[in-house]
Amino acid sequence: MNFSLEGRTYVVMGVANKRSIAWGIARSLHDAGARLIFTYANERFEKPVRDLGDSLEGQESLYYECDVTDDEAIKKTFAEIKNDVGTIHGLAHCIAFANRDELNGEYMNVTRDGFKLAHDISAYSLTAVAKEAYPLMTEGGGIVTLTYLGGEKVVNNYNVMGVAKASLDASMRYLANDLGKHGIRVNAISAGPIRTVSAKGVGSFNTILKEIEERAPLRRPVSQEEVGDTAYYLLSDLSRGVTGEIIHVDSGFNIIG
Ligand code: KAL
Repeated sequence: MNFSLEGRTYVVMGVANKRSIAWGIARSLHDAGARLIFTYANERFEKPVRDLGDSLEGQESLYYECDVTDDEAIKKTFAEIKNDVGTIHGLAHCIAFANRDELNGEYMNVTRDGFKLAHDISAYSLTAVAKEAYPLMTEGGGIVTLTYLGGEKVVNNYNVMGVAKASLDASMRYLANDLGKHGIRVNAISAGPIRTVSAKGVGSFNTILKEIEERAPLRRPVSQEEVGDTAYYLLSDLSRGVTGEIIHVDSGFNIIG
């Protein structure tokens, strides 16, 4: 069995900057020999994503704009990818959003619009993207998404994002069932807290990190690289019998009561 990703092409969605988990995933896939395609939400992210992608040695990355709230935009992106590269072997979905002012205080203060927005971008987008991406996975493939413990248990301030992650987790399982017959596996990584742009400006983030250092079995936070290597495992043939699974890359924190 060959676990190199040479000759394979993967789409990475959701790089914002060098701290992004998506960037950790891109580097692990690159190190394993994969060709990379990056998508970014709008022109604001184009330059940072291109600069990062172009810094990967020996990689001729491709870049596409893809606004996941727009079905036509998703269709267009994957039609362009099909036209430019043909077959892809997998995709990493690293996209989430909720209104900042609904990520603190009591969950029940969430508005109908805020609830819809968080679910649209953070949960529905996986299904919308999978639907357009799977026809390009003509040799089988893998889809990985990023989830968080706040979708399984109540985590203070995570609020509507927790509800959206629960929906994302369930979507991942239903997609795994739909796509298994095409040789496509769908899994999620539940990462421990990492200081990314998503965590920026969140008061409770330091408290959560401190709790990891004190109570998680490994007594330390996880890194983008560790999540990246698990994505490599899930997108390679190493995990060929695994689908519909959530793997916690969280120093073991989720097992502690
Ligand atoms: C309990 C934790 C502390 C943090 C609480 C909430 C975190 C929610 C994540 C959510 C995706 C963040 C946002 O949507 C931020 C957004 O309102 C403003 N930011 C932006 O618009 C920037 C510019 C763009 C690039 O960011 C996004 N996301 O679009 C959870 C911690 C411990 C773990 C985390 C951070 C989990 C997670 O889901 O990211």
